[in-house]
Amino acid sequence: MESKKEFFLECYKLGIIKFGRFTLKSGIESPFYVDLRPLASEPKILKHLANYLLEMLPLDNFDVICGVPYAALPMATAMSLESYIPLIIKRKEAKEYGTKKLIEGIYKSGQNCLLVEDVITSGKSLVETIAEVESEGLKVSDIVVVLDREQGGKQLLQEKGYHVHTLFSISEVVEILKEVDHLTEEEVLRINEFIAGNKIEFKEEKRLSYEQKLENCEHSVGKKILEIAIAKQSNLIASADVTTTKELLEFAEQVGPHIVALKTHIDIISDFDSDKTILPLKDLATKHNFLLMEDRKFGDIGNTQELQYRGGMYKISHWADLVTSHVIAGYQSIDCFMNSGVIAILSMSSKGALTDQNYRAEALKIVETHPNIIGCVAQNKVPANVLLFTPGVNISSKGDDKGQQYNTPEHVFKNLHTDFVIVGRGIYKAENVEKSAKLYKLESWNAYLKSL
Ligand code: S5P
Repeated sequence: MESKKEFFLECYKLGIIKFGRFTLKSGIESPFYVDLRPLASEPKILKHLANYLLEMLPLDNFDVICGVPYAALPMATAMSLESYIPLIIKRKEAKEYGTKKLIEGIYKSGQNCLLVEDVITSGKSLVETIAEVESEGLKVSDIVVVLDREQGGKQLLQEKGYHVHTLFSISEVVEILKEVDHLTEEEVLRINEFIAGNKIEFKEEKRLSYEQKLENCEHSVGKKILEIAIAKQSNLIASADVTTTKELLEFAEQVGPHIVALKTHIDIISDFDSDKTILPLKDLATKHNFLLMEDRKFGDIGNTQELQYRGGMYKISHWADLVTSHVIAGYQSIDCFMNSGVIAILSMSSKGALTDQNYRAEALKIVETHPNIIGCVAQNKVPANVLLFTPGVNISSKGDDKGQQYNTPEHVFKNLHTDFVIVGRGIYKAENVEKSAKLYKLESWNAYLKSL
């Protein structure tokens, strides 16, 4: 292969760096613009590039190789072909349907994954990609980058303990271009000044703690659930999907000390009786300091919902601290829930749910503005000021045969910044219900602490 300098000049001919005045996404004016995508259009150059990158790396360390989408995908593919290290593909967004997989290809949890990136600036896309790759159980120790814009990203990742290997840095290529008279002294000076003065500090989005959320929370029931979480060091909601009063009360007694709320589907209780079911349940809620959350998932016009909420045989408004409701009927349909905090359903955990991005964005507007709503049920990240409740949590199962899909507590706290997990079968189907509640409480609390 030619020298690194000659190789760079070959690449440069493809127009990968332009000099002038460019306004970047951040609004800053930059004297250069980098786009390495043309490299993939020259197979010989791409192949050489792959080999230059591979030469810098301790190749025995890696089980799989993955490019940061999209620009680095051909680079990672070429490196895989040259080294026989198997390739995996990370999606930019998890599929909304089907397998919901974030990473495609064959890999096992615990394997070490080499990450490939075309250009590193602030390090933001790498930090996000690393989190996603690690959430699939893979380990990341090394990152290889074609060009470092020298704006802080490399240092950030090194401080986090990753080995960052870069083939070229912007000051190095500016030096090469000066040597071959592509840039004047003056231009070089201007570029170097820009580099020196433009470290882009990338602030990682931090989740808020329960204490911080409590300060911002206006609804009394929202406050209450946060206070209980802090007092009991628990963020666990147990879903009591049992069908008799006896089972319900026994379950509440066993899990009560470990939960912030007990979630009911009161209409599946076959022997429901206001005195025999609700009164003792309320006593247990007081005794063990948890809230009652009726998972009614209202979804009608306001007038009908009001009748369903206040009347019928269940009289939900008399006893439920929290109710779940769709917001499909619009903002005003939520006005009727005056006695309970509302948890709005933004997206559902089951395969093929129709709660797509568009729906969620519209629903979120209602969540953020309706005074009766304290938070939402979702499988996605929501703004930090909204309380997020996530069902579809199970430590030992990936799903059921009716479309339910599960994530682990670790996954939802780390990736979604969830506030409360909702666990049904993981607890009520366990051989030892209380032991299982304790386990979910501990795992979820630790996952929360880790996500801070
Ligand atoms: O999207 C959702 C919303 C809810 S509230 N997915 C869900 O599974 N739920 C509820 O959470 C569901 O109705 C059930 O009561 C519980 C999950 O139970 P599991 O046995 O699958 O953990």
